[in-house]
Amino acid sequence: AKRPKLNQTTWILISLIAGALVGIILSFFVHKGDVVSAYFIEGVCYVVGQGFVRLMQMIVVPLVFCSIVVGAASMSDPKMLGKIGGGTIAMYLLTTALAVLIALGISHLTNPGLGLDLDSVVRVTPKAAENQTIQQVILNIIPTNIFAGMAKGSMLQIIFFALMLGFILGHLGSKVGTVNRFFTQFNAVMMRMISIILKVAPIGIFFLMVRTFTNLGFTGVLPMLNFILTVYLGLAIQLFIVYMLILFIFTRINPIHFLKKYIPVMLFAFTTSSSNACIPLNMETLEKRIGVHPKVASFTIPLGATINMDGTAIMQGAAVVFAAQAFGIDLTTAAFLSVVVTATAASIGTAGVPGVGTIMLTMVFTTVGLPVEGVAMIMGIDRILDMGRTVINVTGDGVVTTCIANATGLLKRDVFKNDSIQAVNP
Ligand code: DAS
Repeated sequence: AKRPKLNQTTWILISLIAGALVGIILSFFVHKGDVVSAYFIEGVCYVVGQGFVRLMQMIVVPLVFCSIVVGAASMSDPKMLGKIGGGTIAMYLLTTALAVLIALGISHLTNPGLGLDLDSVVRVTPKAAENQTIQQVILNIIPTNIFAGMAKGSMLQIIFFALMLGFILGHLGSKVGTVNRFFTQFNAVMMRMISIILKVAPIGIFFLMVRTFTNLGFTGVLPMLNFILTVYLGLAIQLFIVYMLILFIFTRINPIHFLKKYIPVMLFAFTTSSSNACIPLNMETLEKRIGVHPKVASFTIPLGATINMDGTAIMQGAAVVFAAQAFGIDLTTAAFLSVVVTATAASIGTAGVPGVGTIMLTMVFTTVGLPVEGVAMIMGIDRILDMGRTVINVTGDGVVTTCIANATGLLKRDVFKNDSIQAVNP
C-alpha cells in the first residue's frame, strides 16, 4: 500500500519541533563560540527562514487587493457589506477589550512583577512608538495615493480603495466585464501562487525555528518566567474559553473539530510571529477547510490582521500589572480602564509584523505613567511572547470571520462537515 502522504499540518508540526530542537542544541555550540554553527545560523538559517517569510509577505498586497475587489464586486447589496463590516468590527473590538480585562484579572492573581530583583533583568533600549492621534488613524484609512499605500503595505488603505473599486465594478456589471474577469482570474492566480509557496513551508519553518531558538537568549528568561507564564495563561484562556465559547454560541461548530482544521494557521503564526504573513494561509484555510465564503474572508482577514490583536492586548494588559508591581507603583481603577481603551486602540494601529506589540507598549505605559524601562525589560524576551500572542491574534480573526460568515449565511457547512482534514493545497 502507498505510504500515506503526510498532510501539510503534520509536516509543519514536524519542521517546527525539529527546528526548535536543533536550535536549542546549536545555541550551546554558539555559546561556546563555535564559528561553524554561528555561520550556519546567521547565514543559511537566516536567509532560508526570512526568504520564506518574505515569499508569503510578497503575495499579501496583490492577494488582499484582488480578493477584496472580487468580493465587493460580487456583493450586490451594500447592506450586506455594512452587516459584515459592522458586525466584524464590533466583534473585533469586543474580543480585544475582553482580552485586556482577562489579562488584568489574571495578573492580579499571579503578581508577575512582585519580588523582582530589577538589576538581574536583561534590558534592551526600547524603540519609541510613533503616537498617532485617533484623527490621524481614521484619516490614514483614506489613501492620498493608493500606489504609495500598496508600496507601504498600508492594509487599511488597500482595503478602503479595493472596497470602493469592487463596489463600483459590481455596480457597472457587464459594462466592465473585462475588468471584472481580469480581477477574478488574477485572484485565482494569486491563490495558486499561495499553494505553490506553501509546498516549501516546512523547509522555511524549519530554518526559521532553528534561528529563533538559538536567539531566544534563555539567560533573561528566569526572572521573567512568572510574567511569561501569566501571558501564556491569558492567551490559553482567550483561545480555549473565550474563542471556543463564541464559536459554539454563534455557530454551533464543534470547537475541537474547528481547531484541528485550523491548526496549520496557528503553527504558521507561531513560527512567523507575523499576522500579515498569515493572511494568505488564513484566508485559504477558512475558505477550503471551514467553508467561509471568499467574499467574507477576503475582507475580514486582512482587516483583522491589522485591527484585531487580542494576543497583543493580553500581553500589554499583563505588562502593565508587571511593571506597576516591579516599580512599586499603585495604579487606580481609572488607570486600568484607560489601559483597556489604550491597549484596544493600540492593537488597531499596529500592523501585523513581528515585535510591534512591544513597541506599542511604550504608548500604553506612557498613558498610565509607567516608566518606559518596564518595556526594556520585556524587550529581552519579546520573541517568546510574540510567537504565542500572534497565534491568538490570527485565531481571533478566524473565529470572528467564521461567526460573521455563519450570521450572513455565507458559511458552507458541507465544506466543514467534510471530515477528511486534507492538506490545504490538494
Ligand atoms: N507579531 C504581531 C502580529 O503579527 C503581534 C505583536 O507583535 O504583538 O500580530
